[in-house]
Amino acid sequence: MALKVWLDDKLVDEADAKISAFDHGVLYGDGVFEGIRVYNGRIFELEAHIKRLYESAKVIRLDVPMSKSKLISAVEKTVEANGVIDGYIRLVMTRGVGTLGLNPFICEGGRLFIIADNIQLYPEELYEKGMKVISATTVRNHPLALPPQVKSLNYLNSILAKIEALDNDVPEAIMYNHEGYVAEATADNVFIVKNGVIYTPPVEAGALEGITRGVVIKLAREEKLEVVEKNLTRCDLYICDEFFLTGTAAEVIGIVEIDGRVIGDGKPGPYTRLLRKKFFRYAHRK
Ligand code: PXG
Repeated sequence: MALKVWLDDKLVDEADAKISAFDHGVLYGDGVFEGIRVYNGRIFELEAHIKRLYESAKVIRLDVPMSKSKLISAVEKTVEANGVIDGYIRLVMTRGVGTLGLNPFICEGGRLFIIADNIQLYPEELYEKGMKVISATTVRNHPLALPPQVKSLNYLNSILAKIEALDNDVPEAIMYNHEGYVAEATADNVFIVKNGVIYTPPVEAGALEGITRGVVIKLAREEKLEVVEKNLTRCDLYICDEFFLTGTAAEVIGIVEIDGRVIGDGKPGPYTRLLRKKFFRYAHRK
């Protein structure tokens, strides 16, 4: 069935959801986006995603053409029009049509589109057995060059690392910052467990402040587990007891091998399994 896509101020048929080749989102990756899940008909952490979109847009001097409440209602209408109960929303704002030059201020203004569809997930087996990753040689964007808080339409830094992962027959790569500390995976945040304490890199290390990361930290603390934000080295990953990633698409997924080093006993550990279960319950709550 053809989808209905929200374009600027209304729902249109998928075939009519088009933007110009002169849109600076296409020409320069000048724009911002959010990826959001729908579980049991509930849009997951919608307000947090909308807040992050507005913040991304503010940093790049892009005016969101509607209020937060109107935008929330547009997302809800798109989900409803497509009958999405468990799925995925992609909310995108581009700079709009401009000239063949960088100047963003002569663009016609931001364009907004919202897609609500099904999502391609990792197979269930990968959650049970855990995933292998590699360390990327591609260094994460310097946080003072491209602030990680901006979820921009230019993902080439992540894509270069993803290519390294796929060339090595693993689905994900861990990215390190310019100082060699762990930043994040290509589209997920990093967590490890060592001696009963959960560690995750601070966002200043060059990580996006993931919505899933925030929820998992909250759920862990509710369980009275200690969570510490701390710079992590490659070696910390090699010798940890447990390792997992969090993100909108992956949720909580255990990592069982990195660069040929097996983590723990080679299976997702008890903290990872507990947090995945708690996350599932939270996402599917009535
Ligand atoms: N780091 C980066 C660079 C990301 O792009 C995350 C961390 C996790 O953040 P959230 O808020 O999702 O917990 C992301 C999220 C996709 C896709 O289609 C990617 C993301 C989100 C949704 C879909 O690959 N990135």
